[in-house]
Amino acid sequence: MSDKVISKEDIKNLIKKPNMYRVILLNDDYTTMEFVINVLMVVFHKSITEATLIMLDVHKKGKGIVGLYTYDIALTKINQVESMAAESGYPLKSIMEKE
Ligand code: TYC
Repeated sequence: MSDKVISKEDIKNLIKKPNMYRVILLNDDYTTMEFVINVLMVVFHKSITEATLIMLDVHKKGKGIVGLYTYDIALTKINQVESMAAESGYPLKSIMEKE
């Protein structure tokens, strides 16, 4: 059995809330509105109504928050957006920023 000493730091890391990251969707002039709505439904589990409202908000304002996730989940979603977009030849992009 390992006899490694558990430090205060180890305990702090075990009980602290994870850092959270906003995933932000960026507007562009080429991706179709329909495609963006579909991405929001498939990757971010939004309803069609919610997805449409988010897409229109991003279209008007240039960017918009899609959700708040832990680092790994946010990164996975950003990669899913990028690969779905690349597959269809669209430049759609999302980014993350620390809460
Ligand atoms: N601006 C795009 C259009 O007019 C639609 C769009 C909305 C693209 C949101 C990206 O994140 C986006 N077809």
